[in-house]
Amino acid sequence: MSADRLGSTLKYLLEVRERRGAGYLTLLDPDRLSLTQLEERAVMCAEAGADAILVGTSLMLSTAKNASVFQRLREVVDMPVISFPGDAGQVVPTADAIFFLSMISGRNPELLIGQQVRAAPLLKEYGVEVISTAYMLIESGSLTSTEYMSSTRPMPCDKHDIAMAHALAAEFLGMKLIYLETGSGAGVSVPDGLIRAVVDYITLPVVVGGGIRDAATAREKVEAGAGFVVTGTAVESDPGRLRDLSAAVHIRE
Ligand code: 1GP
Repeated sequence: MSADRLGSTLKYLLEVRERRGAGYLTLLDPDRLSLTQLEERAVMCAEAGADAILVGTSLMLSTAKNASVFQRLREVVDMPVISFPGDAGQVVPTADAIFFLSMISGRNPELLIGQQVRAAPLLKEYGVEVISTAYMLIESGSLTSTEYMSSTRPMPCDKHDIAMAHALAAEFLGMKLIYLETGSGAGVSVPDGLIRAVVDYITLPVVVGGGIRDAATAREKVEAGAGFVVTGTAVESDPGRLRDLSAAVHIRE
């Protein structure tokens, strides 16, 4: 998608949230599908009404493939293809933008600032739009890849004050988005009460992902105040649900 039509990706996302009530982002994992399957899924997401595609993974089994994924997806869909990296090794010049994540729910310095230091000069050289994002992993009751790979503990899902204070600190640090999630493939999604508490306490847009598989749950997250809803596993395992998910997230057309 051309930069002039889009303006910046963040502006586009905020405009989508305003116009449609919330934005629907679909996550594709380059480790799990072939290039052709990724293209097919991206087209299905676009046809179902998704607003942007995220590409990222916990492991990254092929760096060569990762760079071509962004190129190829940008050729087949007319919406932003955004990097959602597990670490600095996933930074590519071919993304429309990157969610520049700092995992503020944990206390692993590598994921708070270490990987960012490695990634920043590359992003400057590549000219990729950087969207500073505070990433908060919330407990789901089971061990997710995100928890294991990050060597961090998730935040308790019933301690709203702790989540609120983290999100406010991220806002004061100048971040642009809060990403609340239980981890890809989690058995449960971020509780609505926690989403509402965070949304009411800060002014930043809140992205919610992890464990969202059906339209009713997606709508609940929007009603709780999510500005953006992310689904990943559903795109892989049940792409027939994409239209319903998209319709549920978009409370206005
Ligand atoms: C991961 O929130 C996303 O960051 C997607 O999670 O795969 O559980 O939909 P799911």
